[in-house]
Formats: sequence, structure tokens, C-alpha cells
Amino acid sequence: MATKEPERIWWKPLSKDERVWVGIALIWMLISFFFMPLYHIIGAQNPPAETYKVTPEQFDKLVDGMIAKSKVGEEQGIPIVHPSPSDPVFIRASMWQWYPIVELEKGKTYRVHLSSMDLDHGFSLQPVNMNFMVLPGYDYVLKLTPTQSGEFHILCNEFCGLGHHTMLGKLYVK
Ligand SMILES: [Cu+2]
Repeated sequence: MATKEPERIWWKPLSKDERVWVGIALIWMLISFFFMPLYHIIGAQNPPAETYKVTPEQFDKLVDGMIAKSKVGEEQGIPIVHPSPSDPVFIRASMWQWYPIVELEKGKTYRVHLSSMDLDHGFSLQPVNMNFMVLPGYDYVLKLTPTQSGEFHILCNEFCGLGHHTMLGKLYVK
């Protein structure tokens, strides 16, 4: 005896409950979709949208140029620079150091360029917890306006080898 084939279009007719859930999922999906670009405008911290290609050699020259122009001191062999807000700021990541130490002024807006000399590092500014990737070959420009003065630390939050845990930099806001 032949059995009846199961209904292939099983969801017809769509029950009221299912229709409600599909509706909720659709609305939530649309909210998430539009919130992504919206948060880029209203969000307090966003990934840098300004990026350039740069070789480690080119970036190194820019760092050295800034140090030559605005060095104000030294701490454990690492130069401290106090750049003018109208000048670009360069911070170099390499195994396992942030270089140099930068001194910024509260309330002034800076363009901070980040690049890596070797492999991927993670720029993590503490205790404000701002995090950005630092990649070799790319120059990421952060538009930064310090709102509080003090001593800040730059941790590396991307595992970069044996000395990763010692990769600790400093940033002063005066
Ligand atoms: Cu690192």
C-alpha cells in the first residue's frame, strides 16, 4: 500500500507564532545592520579609517625625524618626545618595544601614526582601554584628543613572541 508523501512545503501556511518570530528576527537584523555605520559616527571610539602603506624603513625615518625635532628627554634609553599638536606623531611597534615615549597636551588634537617594524602587534592604551591593531606595512592614523592628564601605558595585546609580556610603552599627557 502506498503511503502518502510528506508535505514538502512544510511551512505553509505560516503560523502566527512563526510569522512573529520571522518579523522580530528581520527587524533585529535591520537594526544591527544600520547600527554598524551609525556607530561609526556616534561612537566614542572607532577603528581608524585613515590608513596608508608604509615600509618599515620609511616609518623608521619618520620616527627618527620626529625625535630629532621634538626630543625633550630620555627614560631607560628610550627618547621622550613632546611634538607640537600641528606635527604628526609617530609610534613604532617592534619586538618588543613601543618607541618612543610620547608626551601630549591635554585638550589638543593629535594625529598619531602607528606602524609595526616586524609582525602584528596590538596597541592597547591603559587604563582608558583603547585598542587598535598595528600591522607591518601599514600606517594607521588615530585622531587623538587626550581628555585627562597623567601617565598612560601602552600594552601589546596581540601575542608577538617570547618577549610579548615585556612590551610595555608609555604615554604622558600634560
Ligand atoms: Cu607586540
